[in-house]
Amino acid sequence: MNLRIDHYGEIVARIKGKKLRPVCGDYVIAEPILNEPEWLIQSICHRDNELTRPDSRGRKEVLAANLSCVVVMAAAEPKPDWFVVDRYLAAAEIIGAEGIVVFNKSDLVSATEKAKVVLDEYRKIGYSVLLCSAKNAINMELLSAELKGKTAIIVGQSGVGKSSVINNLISEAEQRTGELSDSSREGKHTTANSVMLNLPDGGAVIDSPGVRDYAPTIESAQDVNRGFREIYERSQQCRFANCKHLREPGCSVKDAAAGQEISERRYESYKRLMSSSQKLSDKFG
Ligand SMILES: Nc1nc2c(ncn2[C@@H]2O[C@H](COP(=O)(O)OP(=O)(O)OP(=O)(O)O)[C@@H](O)[C@H]2O)c(=O)[nH]1
Ligand SMILES: [Mg+2]
Ligand SMILES: [Zn+2]
Repeated sequence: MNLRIDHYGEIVARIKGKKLRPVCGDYVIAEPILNEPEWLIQSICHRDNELTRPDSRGRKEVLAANLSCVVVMAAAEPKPDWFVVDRYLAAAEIIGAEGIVVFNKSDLVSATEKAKVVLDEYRKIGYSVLLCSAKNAINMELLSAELKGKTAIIVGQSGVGKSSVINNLISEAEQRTGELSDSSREGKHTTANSVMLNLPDGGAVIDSPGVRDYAPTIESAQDVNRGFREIYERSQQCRFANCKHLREPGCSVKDAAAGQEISERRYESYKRLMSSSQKLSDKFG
């Protein structure tokens, strides 16, 4: 029998067994427990995709599942780490979710001006880029329209304002936010667990804990190649079909980066990620 009852209200549920690890975005099979208010999660349904990152011990941790959109947030402060942005965008490409770049704290004008060169690079290769300020409620309705109907996760460095933006998008949301450290101007890892909240116009958004250094588990050279859309596109013109765009002759990607048709900064990110994926595959064969 193939029974499927979709439950749209909120329930409190326990998880059956220790091995079952549902994450935000999962669909689960759950049953009410006789004479108890709680439900029991029996199993997790097939995941269309999952966004993963290594935990503190280097093991793969699933952040969320069944995503249609990954919002990669940077901000005027802490100082943007664009390599983090590139890695999340690559992860989004690989899992088949739409990547969007959101730059928060646009009220801090001079740092925002400085970031515009890089933000334009993302625009040029077809990403939606949105500047906003959770503090001054600037462009929140634009972001809201962008996320409508989607299952989105907001990711990015600690302290960029992920939780502040979510509190702004959803009036009932009460996500805790935290000041940056006075000395380093880094975030203090305020959000500890991912939380999924419904958006007022349909769809849902997941608040996630910020990271100091995110290294998605991109294990194969092919995946790294696919993760950078402008490089992937250009690779059709390389002499060798399996060109890794490192030292191969006739590499069109390398030429494009030298001629500034492809951003050199993005190409550097690509090479860094390629070399770490090669180390991974050397290690695990
Ligand atoms: N100036 C300015 N400050 C902001 C803005 N949005 C958030 N902040 C501040 O930035 C700090 C960090 O915000 P959070 O929302 O906690 O950041 P987060 O990304 O959720 O951080 P983690 O949970 O640690 O990953 C807080 O002090 C916020 O008040 C903004 O648009 N402008
Ligand atoms: Mg937070
Ligand atoms: Zn090449």
